[in-house]
Amino acid sequence: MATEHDINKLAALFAGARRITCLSGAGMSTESGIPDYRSSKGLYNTLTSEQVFDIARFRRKPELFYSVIGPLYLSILKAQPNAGHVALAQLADRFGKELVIATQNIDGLHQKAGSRVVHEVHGTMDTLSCQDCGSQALAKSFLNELGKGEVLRHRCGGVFKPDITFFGEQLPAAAFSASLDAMADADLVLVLGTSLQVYPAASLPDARRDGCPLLIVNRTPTAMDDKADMVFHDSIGELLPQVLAQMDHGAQPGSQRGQR
Ligand code: CNA
Repeated sequence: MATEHDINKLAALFAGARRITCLSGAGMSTESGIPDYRSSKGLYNTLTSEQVFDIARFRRKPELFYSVIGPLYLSILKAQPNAGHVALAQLADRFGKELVIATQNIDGLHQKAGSRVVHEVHGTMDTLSCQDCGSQALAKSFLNELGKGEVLRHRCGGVFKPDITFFGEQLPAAAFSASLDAMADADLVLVLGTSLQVYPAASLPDARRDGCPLLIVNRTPTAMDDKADMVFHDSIGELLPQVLAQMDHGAQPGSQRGQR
Protein backbone atom coordinates (compact mmCIF):
# COMPACT_ATOMS: atom_id res chain seq x y z
CA MET A 1 0.00 0.00 0.00
CA ALA A 2 1.25 3.47 -0.86
CA THR A 3 2.49 5.51 2.11
CA GLU A 4 2.32 9.30 2.43
CA HIS A 5 5.97 9.36 1.36
CA ASP A 6 5.06 7.34 -1.78
CA ILE A 7 2.23 9.74 -2.63
CA ASN A 8 4.60 12.71 -2.31
CA LYS A 9 7.12 10.97 -4.55
CA LEU A 10 4.46 10.16 -7.14
CA ALA A 11 3.12 13.71 -7.09
CA ALA A 12 6.65 15.03 -7.75
CA LEU A 13 7.14 12.48 -10.56
CA PHE A 14 3.85 13.48 -12.23
CA ALA A 15 4.48 17.19 -11.73
CA GLY A 16 7.91 16.93 -13.34
CA ALA A 17 6.67 15.13 -16.47
CA ARG A 18 5.32 17.04 -19.47
CA ARG A 19 4.36 14.13 -21.75
CA ILE A 20 2.68 11.24 -19.96
CA THR A 21 1.68 8.08 -21.83
CA CYS A 22 -0.50 5.48 -20.18
CA LEU A 23 -1.26 1.86 -21.06
CA SER A 24 -4.52 0.85 -19.40
CA GLY A 25 -6.24 -2.51 -19.11
CA ALA A 26 -9.34 -4.12 -17.70
CA GLY A 27 -8.36 -3.27 -14.08
CA MET A 28 -8.91 0.40 -14.94
CA SER A 29 -12.65 -0.28 -15.21
CA THR A 30 -13.39 -2.81 -12.47
CA GLU A 31 -14.31 0.11 -10.19
CA SER A 32 -16.94 1.02 -12.79
CA GLY A 33 -18.47 -2.43 -12.31
CA ILE A 34 -16.98 -4.09 -15.42
CA PRO A 35 -15.29 -7.41 -14.63
CA ASP A 36 -11.68 -7.92 -15.80
CA TYR A 37 -10.33 -11.17 -17.25
CA ARG A 38 -8.03 -12.67 -14.71
CA SER A 39 -8.99 -11.63 -11.16
CA SER A 40 -11.05 -14.01 -9.05
CA LYS A 41 -14.31 -12.39 -10.14
CA GLY A 42 -13.00 -11.87 -13.69
CA LEU A 43 -14.54 -13.12 -16.92
CA TYR A 44 -12.22 -16.09 -17.36
CA ASN A 45 -13.62 -17.70 -14.22
CA THR A 46 -17.23 -17.31 -15.23
CA LEU A 47 -17.12 -17.50 -19.04
CA THR A 48 -14.88 -19.12 -21.61
CA SER A 49 -13.86 -15.74 -23.03
CA GLU A 50 -11.21 -16.97 -25.43
CA GLN A 51 -13.88 -19.12 -27.07
CA VAL A 52 -16.57 -16.46 -27.00
CA PHE A 53 -14.19 -13.84 -28.47
CA ASP A 54 -12.76 -16.18 -31.13
CA ILE A 55 -13.37 -14.75 -34.61
CA ALA A 56 -13.83 -18.10 -36.37
CA ARG A 57 -16.44 -19.17 -33.78
CA PHE A 58 -18.17 -15.79 -34.02
CA ARG A 59 -18.51 -16.17 -37.79
CA ARG A 60 -19.83 -19.73 -37.42
CA LYS A 61 -22.10 -19.14 -34.44
CA PRO A 62 -22.79 -15.46 -33.66
CA GLU A 63 -25.74 -16.53 -31.46
CA LEU A 64 -23.24 -18.01 -28.96
CA PHE A 65 -21.43 -14.64 -28.69
CA TYR A 66 -24.59 -12.55 -28.37
CA SER A 67 -26.36 -14.85 -25.92
CA VAL A 68 -23.34 -14.92 -23.59
CA ILE A 69 -22.11 -11.35 -24.06
CA GLY A 70 -25.33 -9.42 -24.83
CA PRO A 71 -26.30 -8.51 -21.24
CA LEU A 72 -22.65 -7.74 -20.31
CA TYR A 73 -22.34 -5.64 -23.48
CA LEU A 74 -25.40 -3.68 -22.38
CA SER A 75 -23.94 -3.06 -18.92
CA ILE A 76 -20.63 -1.90 -20.46
CA LEU A 77 -22.47 0.60 -22.69
CA LYS A 78 -24.22 1.97 -19.59
CA ALA A 79 -21.11 2.03 -17.33
CA GLN A 80 -19.74 5.30 -16.02
CA PRO A 81 -16.10 6.36 -15.52
CA ASN A 82 -14.65 5.92 -12.04
CA ALA A 83 -12.27 8.06 -9.98
CA GLY A 84 -9.24 6.59 -11.81
CA HIS A 85 -10.53 7.57 -15.28
CA VAL A 86 -11.42 11.03 -13.98
CA ALA A 87 -8.00 11.54 -12.35
CA LEU A 88 -6.23 10.67 -15.61
CA ALA A 89 -8.37 13.11 -17.58
CA GLN A 90 -7.56 15.79 -15.00
CA LEU A 91 -3.82 15.31 -15.56
CA ALA A 92 -4.41 16.90 -18.96
CA ASP A 93 -7.22 19.30 -18.11
CA ARG A 94 -6.10 20.69 -14.78
CA PHE A 95 -2.37 20.05 -14.79
CA GLY A 96 -1.65 20.72 -18.47
CA LYS A 97 0.04 17.38 -19.15
CA GLU A 98 0.25 16.06 -22.71
CA LEU A 99 -1.56 12.84 -21.91
CA VAL A 100 -1.86 9.99 -24.40
CA ILE A 101 -3.76 6.85 -23.40
CA ALA A 102 -3.23 3.56 -25.16
CA THR A 103 -6.02 1.34 -23.89
CA GLN A 104 -6.72 -2.35 -24.23
CA ASN A 105 -10.22 -1.59 -22.99
CA ILE A 106 -13.20 -1.59 -25.28
CA ASP A 107 -15.55 0.26 -22.95
CA GLY A 108 -15.01 3.91 -24.01
CA LEU A 109 -14.73 5.06 -20.37
CA HIS A 110 -11.56 7.14 -20.82
CA GLN A 111 -13.39 9.22 -23.43
CA LYS A 112 -16.52 9.45 -21.23
CA ALA A 113 -14.27 10.82 -18.45
CA GLY A 114 -13.01 13.55 -20.82
CA SER A 115 -9.64 12.19 -22.01
CA ARG A 116 -9.12 13.37 -25.57
CA VAL A 117 -6.17 11.38 -26.93
CA VAL A 118 -7.13 7.72 -26.57
CA HIS A 119 -5.84 4.96 -28.85
CA GLU A 120 -8.04 1.87 -28.60
CA VAL A 121 -5.63 -0.91 -29.47
CA HIS A 122 -8.30 -3.61 -29.14
CA GLY A 123 -11.07 -1.58 -30.79
CA THR A 124 -14.37 -0.42 -29.30
CA MET A 125 -17.76 -1.80 -28.35
CA ASP A 126 -19.44 1.48 -29.25
CA THR A 127 -19.75 0.65 -32.94
CA LEU A 128 -20.65 -2.43 -34.96
CA SER A 129 -19.89 -3.39 -38.57
CA CYS A 130 -22.05 -5.56 -40.80
CA GLN A 131 -20.13 -8.64 -41.86
CA ASP A 132 -21.88 -8.69 -45.26
CA CYS A 133 -22.15 -5.09 -46.50
CA GLY A 134 -19.68 -3.29 -44.18
CA SER A 135 -22.25 -0.72 -42.90
CA GLN A 136 -21.49 0.67 -39.46
CA ALA A 137 -24.00 1.26 -36.66
CA LEU A 138 -23.97 2.49 -33.07
CA ALA A 139 -24.30 -0.28 -30.50
CA LYS A 140 -26.48 1.98 -28.35
CA SER A 141 -29.25 1.72 -30.97
CA PHE A 142 -29.63 -1.98 -30.04
CA LEU A 143 -30.04 -1.82 -26.26
CA ASN A 144 -33.20 -3.98 -26.20
CA GLU A 145 -31.74 -6.67 -28.44
CA LEU A 146 -28.49 -6.77 -26.42
CA GLY A 147 -30.44 -7.14 -23.17
CA LYS A 148 -32.26 -10.14 -24.64
CA GLY A 149 -29.05 -11.66 -26.03
CA GLU A 150 -30.32 -11.52 -29.63
CA VAL A 151 -28.02 -11.58 -32.65
CA LEU A 152 -27.68 -8.03 -34.05
CA ARG A 153 -28.31 -7.77 -37.78
CA HIS A 154 -28.17 -5.03 -40.41
CA ARG A 155 -31.29 -4.59 -42.52
CA CYS A 156 -29.42 -6.34 -45.39
CA GLY A 157 -29.60 -9.50 -43.23
CA GLY A 158 -25.87 -9.55 -42.41
CA VAL A 159 -24.65 -10.08 -38.85
CA PHE A 160 -23.21 -7.09 -37.02
CA LYS A 161 -19.84 -7.67 -35.33
CA PRO A 162 -18.73 -5.26 -32.62
CA ASP A 163 -15.65 -3.27 -33.73
CA ILE A 164 -13.45 -4.99 -31.15
CA THR A 165 -10.43 -7.13 -31.92
CA PHE A 166 -11.36 -10.79 -31.52
CA PHE A 167 -8.79 -13.51 -30.90
CA GLY A 168 -7.50 -14.38 -34.38
CA GLU A 169 -7.85 -10.82 -35.74
CA GLN A 170 -5.20 -8.16 -36.41
CA LEU A 171 -5.00 -5.18 -34.06
CA PRO A 172 -6.06 -1.80 -35.51
CA ALA A 173 -2.71 -0.81 -37.08
CA ALA A 174 -3.11 2.98 -36.77
CA ALA A 175 -3.99 2.84 -33.04
CA PHE A 176 -1.08 0.51 -32.32
CA SER A 177 1.48 2.56 -34.20
CA ALA A 178 0.26 5.84 -32.61
CA SER A 179 0.60 4.14 -29.20
CA LEU A 180 4.18 3.08 -29.97
CA ASP A 181 5.04 6.66 -30.98
CA ALA A 182 3.49 8.03 -27.79
CA MET A 183 5.48 5.57 -25.65
CA ALA A 184 8.69 6.65 -27.39
CA ASP A 185 7.86 10.36 -26.89
CA ALA A 186 6.86 10.10 -23.22
CA ASP A 187 8.81 11.34 -20.27
CA LEU A 188 6.70 9.22 -17.91
CA VAL A 189 4.95 5.91 -18.73
CA LEU A 190 2.07 4.65 -16.58
CA VAL A 191 0.79 1.08 -16.72
CA LEU A 192 -2.60 0.86 -15.06
CA GLY A 193 -4.77 -2.19 -14.40
CA THR A 194 -3.32 -4.76 -16.75
CA SER A 195 -1.69 -8.12 -16.08
CA LEU A 196 0.44 -7.52 -19.23
CA GLN A 197 -0.22 -11.00 -20.56
CA VAL A 198 -1.93 -10.12 -23.85
CA TYR A 199 0.50 -9.40 -26.69
CA PRO A 200 1.37 -7.30 -28.60
CA ALA A 201 -0.29 -4.65 -26.37
CA ALA A 202 1.77 -5.80 -23.38
CA SER A 203 4.97 -4.95 -25.26
CA LEU A 204 4.04 -1.25 -25.69
CA PRO A 205 5.87 0.04 -22.55
CA ASP A 206 9.08 -1.47 -23.95
CA ALA A 207 8.99 1.27 -26.61
CA ARG A 208 9.74 3.97 -24.00
CA ARG A 209 13.11 5.61 -24.36
CA ASP A 210 16.06 4.85 -22.06
CA GLY A 211 15.70 6.66 -18.78
CA CYS A 212 11.95 7.22 -19.07
CA PRO A 213 10.45 6.15 -15.73
CA LEU A 214 7.87 3.35 -15.71
CA LEU A 215 5.20 3.33 -13.00
CA ILE A 216 2.86 0.35 -12.60
CA VAL A 217 -0.35 0.42 -10.56
CA ASN A 218 -2.04 -2.98 -10.53
CA ARG A 219 -3.69 -4.86 -7.68
CA THR A 220 -1.68 -8.00 -8.38
CA PRO A 221 1.85 -8.56 -9.75
CA THR A 222 2.32 -8.07 -13.52
CA ALA A 223 4.73 -9.54 -16.04
CA MET A 224 6.72 -6.26 -16.02
CA ASP A 225 7.05 -5.46 -12.31
CA ASP A 226 10.77 -6.23 -12.37
CA LYS A 227 11.35 -3.66 -15.15
CA ALA A 228 9.42 -0.84 -13.46
CA ASP A 229 10.85 2.05 -11.47
CA MET A 230 7.88 2.08 -9.10
CA VAL A 231 5.19 -0.58 -8.57
CA PHE A 232 2.05 -0.27 -6.43
CA HIS A 233 -0.24 -3.24 -5.90
CA ASP A 234 -3.10 -0.87 -5.16
CA SER A 235 -6.46 0.24 -6.48
CA ILE A 236 -6.14 2.81 -9.27
CA GLY A 237 -9.31 4.63 -8.22
CA GLU A 238 -7.91 5.10 -4.72
CA LEU A 239 -4.27 5.88 -5.55
CA LEU A 240 -4.50 8.33 -8.47
CA PRO A 241 -6.87 10.81 -6.79
CA GLN A 242 -4.52 10.92 -3.77
CA VAL A 243 -1.61 11.75 -6.07
CA LEU A 244 -3.59 14.53 -7.76
CA ALA A 245 -4.67 15.91 -4.39
CA GLN A 246 -1.01 16.05 -3.37
CA MET A 247 -0.15 17.79 -6.67
CA ASP A 248 -2.86 20.35 -5.89
CA HIS A 249 -1.48 20.76 -2.40
CA GLY A 250 2.11 21.12 -3.62
CA ALA A 251 1.34 23.52 -6.45
CA GLN A 252 1.83 27.26 -6.08
CA PRO A 253 -1.56 28.92 -6.66
CA GLY A 254 -2.22 28.79 -10.41
CA SER A 255 1.31 27.58 -11.22
CA GLN A 256 0.35 24.29 -12.88
CA ARG A 257 -2.95 25.25 -14.38
CA GLY A 258 -3.56 26.25 -17.91
CA GLN A 259 -0.16 25.15 -19.32
CA ARG A 260 -1.23 23.43 -22.54
P1 CNA B 1 -6.48 -8.78 -17.03
O1 CNA B 1 -5.52 -9.81 -17.48
O2 CNA B 1 -7.79 -9.21 -16.48
O3 CNA B 1 -5.72 -7.90 -15.94
C1 CNA B 1 -6.38 -6.92 -15.19
C2 CNA B 1 -5.50 -6.59 -14.02
O4 CNA B 1 -6.07 -5.49 -13.35
C3 CNA B 1 -5.38 -7.72 -12.99
O5 CNA B 1 -4.00 -8.05 -12.86
C4 CNA B 1 -5.94 -7.14 -11.69
O6 CNA B 1 -5.17 -7.46 -10.56
C5 CNA B 1 -5.89 -5.66 -11.96
N1 CNA B 1 -6.95 -4.89 -11.31
C6 CNA B 1 -8.29 -5.17 -11.24
N2 CNA B 1 -8.95 -4.16 -10.67
C7 CNA B 1 -8.02 -3.22 -10.34
C8 CNA B 1 -8.08 -1.94 -9.73
N3 CNA B 1 -9.25 -1.41 -9.35
N4 CNA B 1 -6.93 -1.24 -9.56
C9 CNA B 1 -5.74 -1.75 -9.96
N5 CNA B 1 -5.62 -2.96 -10.55
C10 CNA B 1 -6.75 -3.67 -10.76
O7 CNA B 1 -6.81 -7.75 -18.20
P2 CNA B 1 -5.82 -7.04 -19.23
O8 CNA B 1 -6.37 -5.71 -19.48
O9 CNA B 1 -4.41 -7.18 -18.84
O10 CNA B 1 -6.02 -7.97 -20.51
C11 CNA B 1 -6.18 -7.41 -21.70
C12 CNA B 1 -7.55 -7.79 -22.30
C13 CNA B 1 -8.69 -7.59 -21.35
C14 CNA B 1 -7.87 -6.89 -23.41
O11 CNA B 1 -8.05 -7.64 -24.58
C15 CNA B 1 -9.18 -6.17 -23.08
O12 CNA B 1 -9.92 -5.91 -24.24
C16 CNA B 1 -9.87 -7.11 -22.20
N6 CNA B 1 -10.95 -6.64 -21.32
C17 CNA B 1 -11.40 -5.35 -21.35
C18 CNA B 1 -12.40 -4.94 -20.49
C19 CNA B 1 -12.88 -3.50 -20.58
O13 CNA B 1 -12.92 -2.91 -21.66
N7 CNA B 1 -13.24 -2.89 -19.44
C20 CNA B 1 -12.93 -5.83 -19.56
C21 CNA B 1 -12.45 -7.17 -19.56
C22 CNA B 1 -11.46 -7.55 -20.43
